[in-house]
Amino acid sequence: MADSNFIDYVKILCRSGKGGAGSRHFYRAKYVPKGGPDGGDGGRGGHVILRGNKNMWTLLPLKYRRHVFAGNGQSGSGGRSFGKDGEDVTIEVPCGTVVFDSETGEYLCEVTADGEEIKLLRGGRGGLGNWHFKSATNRTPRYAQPGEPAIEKSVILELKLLADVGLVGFPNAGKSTLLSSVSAARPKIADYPFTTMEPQLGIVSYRDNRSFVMADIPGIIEGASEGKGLGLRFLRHIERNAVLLFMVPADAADIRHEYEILLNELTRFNPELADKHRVLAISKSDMLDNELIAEIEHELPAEIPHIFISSVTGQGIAGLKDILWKAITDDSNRIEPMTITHRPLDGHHRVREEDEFIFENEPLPNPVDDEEVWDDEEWDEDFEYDWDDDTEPIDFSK
Ligand SMILES: Nc1nc2c(ncn2[C@@H]2O[C@H](COP(=O)(O)OP(=O)(O)OP(=O)(O)O)[C@@H](O)[C@H]2O)c(=O)[nH]1
Ligand SMILES: [Mg+2]
Repeated sequence: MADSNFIDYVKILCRSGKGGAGSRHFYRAKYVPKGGPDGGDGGRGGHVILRGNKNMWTLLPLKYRRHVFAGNGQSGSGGRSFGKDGEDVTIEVPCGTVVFDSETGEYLCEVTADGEEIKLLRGGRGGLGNWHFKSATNRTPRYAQPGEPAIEKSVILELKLLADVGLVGFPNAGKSTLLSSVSAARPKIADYPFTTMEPQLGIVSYRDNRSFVMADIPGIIEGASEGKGLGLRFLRHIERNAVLLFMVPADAADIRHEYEILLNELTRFNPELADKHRVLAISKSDMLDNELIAEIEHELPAEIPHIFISSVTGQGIAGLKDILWKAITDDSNRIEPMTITHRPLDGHHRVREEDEFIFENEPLPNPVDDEEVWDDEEWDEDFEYDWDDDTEPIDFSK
């Protein structure tokens, strides 16, 4: 996958900014003997925010940006001056990005809509300055709050493509050929299994200026849900599709059996996939005559709609689009793609190379400046504030 532009899995280290410390400053000026505490509050640390961007279709930019650190809040200072807030960092991600905790594999959140913002890590709050703590009994609070610490988390971002229709089939079923015949996408097509190594999207135009998105996904084989073939890596892209188009070639020995194997792999990967609208297309039907079609018809599973198609002759393609459109716009199917449960990541099933990304242009971590925590410059340890001393200030102008 190293040469590929399509990246659907990245692991990054994120850190929010720590809050700035409150200041322990006391007001001191000529003729003002009891200036009192006036240390300001520290600034808030920066958040780490995820924002959906519909113009992105891969996590590639993050492959080269493995560390995402927000700015630290600055300390408060005298004169009740607030410290400056740390800078937020916004990570732009494609719609359909799901975030997992990389240590536990636990699902954290997902970004599905364009412009949707999710606060992944909250910046630490700034500490309160000492003027908040003055009271009748303690007029010289030599205490100010430190800022809240930063939160650091290593997360895995996974992209689950948001397509209306996902193509499901064994290798060589003619999935890429179909996508290239109904859309402007130009996937590689060849007469050997696993020609398609990464998912590809195409926009299919339909009548009256309507269109829908179709995703060509690498071929699935028996055992894919356990990691055989390329299956598992890409099965997740099927989770977000509204409709699944199963493709079984006309020359398959047992079309019904192949369909059942595919369905079984999907449901073993995520049982909720069984609830999705399904359509069965018998591809390469140009190889069949009417007699054979009639014969095959009997053997087909009755529970889902089917259609005989040929991407080469165009047979059944218009009818297929009608069926797909009907399924996509079916109200009972509307909310489905958004409400899928994301199962936690399972470390055993991960492909090792996925973690071995190239480290390039890695930004240096923010310097964590502990000196800033206490406002030492303003604070004179030896100086005793004597509030009961009533002596008049010396007038130097005389
Ligand atoms: N006769 C005929 N051949 C087809 C048709 N569609 C695809 N083929 C052939 O089937 C072979 C495989 O097609 P692909 O589109 O690459 O199959 P795929 O499902 O994308 O395969 P993978 O990417 O390996 O999973 C190619 O040699 C195509 O020319 C069709 O409608 N009729
Ligand atoms: Mg293909």
